[in-house]
Amino acid sequence: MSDYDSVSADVEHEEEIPEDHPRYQDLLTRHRIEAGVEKGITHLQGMHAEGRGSAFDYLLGEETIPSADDAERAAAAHLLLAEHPVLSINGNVAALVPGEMVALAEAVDADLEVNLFNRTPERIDAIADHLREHGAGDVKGLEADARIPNLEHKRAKVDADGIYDADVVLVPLEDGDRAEALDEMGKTEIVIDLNPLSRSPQVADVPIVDNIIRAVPNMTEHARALADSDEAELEAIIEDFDRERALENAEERIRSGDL
Ligand code: PTJ
Repeated sequence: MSDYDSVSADVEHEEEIPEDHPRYQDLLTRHRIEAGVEKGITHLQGMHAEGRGSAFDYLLGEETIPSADDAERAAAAHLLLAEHPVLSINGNVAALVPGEMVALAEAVDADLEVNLFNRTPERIDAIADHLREHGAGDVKGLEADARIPNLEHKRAKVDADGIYDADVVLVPLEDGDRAEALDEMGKTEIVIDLNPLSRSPQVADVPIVDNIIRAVPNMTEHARALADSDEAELEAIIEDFDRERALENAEERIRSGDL
């Protein structure tokens, strides 16, 4: 057995995963999801979701393809132009990119809102605490005093001054029903999802087919680079972005990628 073969099973801290391991990013992701489940942040179903994502990432070549980079730039432009941008956080997002979501929220002046598919008060509190440990100030989603229309009970709960009021929402790793319901509310929806055929990216104004681990820091970099752009420049970036082409390019890469 090589040193690499022995890495995955018993890692207690992510620092123990060697950065030169050929599957480093995948091992890191798996470890973070597992740690998230142990901390009460991530739902067990989050492991299934991660497994699906990981398979698509493998087929994409585990890199940000050019059309995903374009989508991340367009998403940054939308968030910068928004009146009230909100970044939605579920159990997988909190486990994988807590500090990175806080940094993006700061770069585009957005609210962070915990919004769960499998909602319990314990998980909401654990995720809000986890985000605060990673530098978040105000975390929304605890009040849940409004509802997304046309969606069954708990999954519909949002803050009236958060997602309900937002004009632009980032919903990473989202379930299709809720992505559709948010779309029906007329919000500009940015979705991060490694499966281009999933309903969430299919309904998104900006579908980002990329691993959230790469996508969020890249969006923050774009947002910082665009911070001094005027409205016309940001609008031109949005206008140039073609959502259909982005979805087609991702599917094409998955079907014909050179592995
Ligand atoms: O924390 P909760 O209770 O809100 O539950 C969160 C999950 C993710 C369990 C829930 O929203 C769910 O069941 O989602 P789905 O329907 O499994 O969809 C998740 C999507 O995210 C799938 O299409 C995956 O391919 C994709 N995905 C998984 N991991 C990643 C990813 N996309 C980008 N980056 C990833 N790391």
